[in-house]
Amino acid sequence: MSTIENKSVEITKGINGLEKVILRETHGSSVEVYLYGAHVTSWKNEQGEELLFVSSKAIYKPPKPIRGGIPICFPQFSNLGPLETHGFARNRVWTIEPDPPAFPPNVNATNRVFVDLLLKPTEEDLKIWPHSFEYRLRVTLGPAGDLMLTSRIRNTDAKPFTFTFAYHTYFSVSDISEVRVEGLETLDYLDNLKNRERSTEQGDAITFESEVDKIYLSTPSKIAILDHEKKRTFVVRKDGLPDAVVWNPWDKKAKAIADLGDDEYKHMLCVEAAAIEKPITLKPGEEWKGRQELSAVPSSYCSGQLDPNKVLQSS
Ligand code: TA6
Repeated sequence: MSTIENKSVEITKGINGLEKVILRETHGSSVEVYLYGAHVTSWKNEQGEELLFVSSKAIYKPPKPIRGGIPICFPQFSNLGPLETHGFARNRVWTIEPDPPAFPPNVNATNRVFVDLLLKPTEEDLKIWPHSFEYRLRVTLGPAGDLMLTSRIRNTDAKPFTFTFAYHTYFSVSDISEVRVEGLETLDYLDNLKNRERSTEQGDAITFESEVDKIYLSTPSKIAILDHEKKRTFVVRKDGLPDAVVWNPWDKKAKAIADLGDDEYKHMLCVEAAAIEKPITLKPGEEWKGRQELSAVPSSYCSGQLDPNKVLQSS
């Protein structure tokens, strides 16, 4: 954990007394992560504006996962296996790891604020998923307010295991009808609304006028989410995570989700860096790394215009 002395990392109690860690960057941006689920529930820019969506009906009480923010889907995405939906990592209590094994130098850069979290299976977990692992998550807030999540999952068992994975990020958007996603056009996807039938995306950017639940396959390492009304573009950069899920429940599904307000679907969009189509297999002793980096840039960044190509081409 970096720089506790100057209050850039604070461990405190959140809703219902659940422990959370607040990361603060000197220019004013911040991140909050609950140890329950290693769940990022807040990411604010230098102006203090919230960039993630969390439902006003979110339940901060185990075993219910928190609706919004960034749930971690591990070791199973959705219902693609025998476990509860999206696996169990999002509803276990993680611990803070003061001194994790070294990261490569580019990840462990100085003047970044970060916290390291650790999940190991309990005896009960081993009954439902009989594989020993160590899952290390570093949550980092960069100097420009970027939010990085780096997962390292190690097989500490005597036999191989296989998993699927997603950072189920809920972005806060002004109005879903005004949002478009760039970087996924012309790609193949599995449509969760049609028994995961495989199709190819046609046309330009992805826009939203009804329920969407698609797993885009072999996606580029950068995806942009353009919010016209907010004049804001989110950029998702990812590594080790070939797929990208795009989800909005729209009105009917939203009404059926108890911990989501009826109209809240208008203000959220999930774009999820994931490894789903080709599950990851780890042999004993092997480690997998999956990284997601989020930044939010004003549209003026692109000369006053929302020009996704410029966003996607920039480094
Ligand atoms: O990632 C999309 C998805 O798998 C959808 O099918 C949808 O149901 C959503 O996740 C939310 O799942 P949850 O278990 O959090 O209600």
